[in-house]
Amino acid sequence: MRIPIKDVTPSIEHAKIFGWVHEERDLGGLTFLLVRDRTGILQVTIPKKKVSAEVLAALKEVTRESVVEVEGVVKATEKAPNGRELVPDTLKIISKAETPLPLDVSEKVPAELDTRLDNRYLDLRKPKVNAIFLIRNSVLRAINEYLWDNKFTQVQTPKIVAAATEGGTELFPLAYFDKEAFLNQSPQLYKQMLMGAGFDRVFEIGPIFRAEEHNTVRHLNEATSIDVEMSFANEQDAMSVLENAVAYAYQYVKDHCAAELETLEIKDFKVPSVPFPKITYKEAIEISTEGGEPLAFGDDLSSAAERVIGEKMGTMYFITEWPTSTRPFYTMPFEDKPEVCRAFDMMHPRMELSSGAQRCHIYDLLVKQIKDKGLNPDAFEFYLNPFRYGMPPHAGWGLGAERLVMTMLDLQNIREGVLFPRDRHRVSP
Ligand code: AMO
Repeated sequence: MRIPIKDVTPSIEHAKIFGWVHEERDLGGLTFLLVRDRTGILQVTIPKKKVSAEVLAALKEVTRESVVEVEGVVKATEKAPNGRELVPDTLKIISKAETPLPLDVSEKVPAELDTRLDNRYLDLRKPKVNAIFLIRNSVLRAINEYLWDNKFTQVQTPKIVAAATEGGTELFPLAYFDKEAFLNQSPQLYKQMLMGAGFDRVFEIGPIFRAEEHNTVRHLNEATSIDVEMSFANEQDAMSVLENAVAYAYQYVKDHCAAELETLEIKDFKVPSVPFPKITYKEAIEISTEGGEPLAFGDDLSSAAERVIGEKMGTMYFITEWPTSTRPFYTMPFEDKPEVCRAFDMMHPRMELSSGAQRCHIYDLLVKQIKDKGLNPDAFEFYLNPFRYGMPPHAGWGLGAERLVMTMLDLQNIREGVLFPRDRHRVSP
């Protein structure tokens, strides 16, 4: 029976393992094969004079990254990683890797990110790269768990759509029979319609598509959005769910991913404490201006401004009370000061992770806001109808899964947290 490599300990006498040849070290009379599976690396020690002719023949043939089956005797030894080695009775090459390899999996020869992404299947074999995705898996599981536990219903909304949500310029058009269609840039309109459909609390974790022209370390053309919408709620309620979900994900990773954090050499993994501090947009632009990045009311925050404010805050925080002019039509303005609205951004000191708001649930005001943005309400009829027949007040947010993982693990480029990233220049692999 196959034994995962991490379970091969001196307490078992005999083991059969399957894995990839991570490294081969030939010392003349003695050869070490380091064999790797998803659970770890094991030293296979081959004293050439003491093993069978079949083992020697396989050893002669084997190349790095070949898949092998090794069966033999487990021995305790101080000299090998984790204090054990396997001396083979049999060594079989299951699938031989060609040479030379397009990429060094043992991480001794560093490669440019582009080369790594071109050969992603090999890159993903690296323990450090693999650890990112095990942690990403735990982050999404934790958020699922948190939202389920708090009575949110998980939904799937269409990705082929007829209308823009976040402003008309960043859509990928699609050939959809004889109709105009696009890839959805956000589940925004659908999650709101589900509030009108009586779902009360929904969440969705799914792809969003944005035809952003710029190539940055924090933008993708296909990203994963964690979307929440809740009824009979305002922006304060939405922020509370958001900060608690994020803190829960951090705690989950701390509790369940110690080995992966060690692989990534992250020693001081801190769970952010809730509640996150809140500053208004006005305060944010003051901090930015004082810090040498001057901003006026109505400006979007540049990434340089985000950095200045983030440095001052030093933790996760919210920016609230945004100028109404800077936010999409679906945002609820304050009644007594309509120039600002009930929108928020949740920020990591490095960058924005999430946007949200209390939504406008008042039909006439919503139609007006659509027109004010220069859009045609007729194009939004399917979305607007639920607002005519009983729409609860509601609020929600969208949280970028890749940015959450990127900042949690201090990755330099958002692409490192995506299996097969899509950007301005990359649609393959
Ligand atoms: P927004 O457009 O701010 O809001 O997106 C929400 C979050 O999604 C992530 N994100 C991206 N991540 C990587 N690459 C991209 N191109 C990209 N675009 C967005 C970010 C961002 O903070 N409908 C609203 C949400 C809402 O109000 O519920 C929306 O889409 O982390």
